[in-house]
Amino acid sequence: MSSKPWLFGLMSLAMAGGACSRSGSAKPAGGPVAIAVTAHGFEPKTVQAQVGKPLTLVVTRKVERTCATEIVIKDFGIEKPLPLDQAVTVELTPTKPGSIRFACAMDMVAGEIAVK
Ligand SMILES: [Cu+2]
Repeated sequence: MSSKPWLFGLMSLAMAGGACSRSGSAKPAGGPVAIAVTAHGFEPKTVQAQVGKPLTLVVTRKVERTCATEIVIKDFGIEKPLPLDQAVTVELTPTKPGSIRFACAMDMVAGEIAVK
């Protein structure tokens, strides 16, 4: 339970509903990436990452009725439950370029980390 001030900032950002979204250009690598689980699945569905750079995903499930009550990233042995309205932090460092799949436990609702 170490204190992570940036996490609070990110959570309030997520709650603001993207009021200050920086649209137009790709987000610079390095900062945590917020992912929401909505009726449409993971949003955004594609996350950019770079080889050798730690990637932090902060996943928040926003809907009760969804298949995706956990996130599974097989390539990294990650399996984390997604409690409703709770930000869940997932950290990984891509080791090679390509695509890393993240999905629900049944591999139906899915998204992709595009690694360059
Ligand atoms: Cu599923």
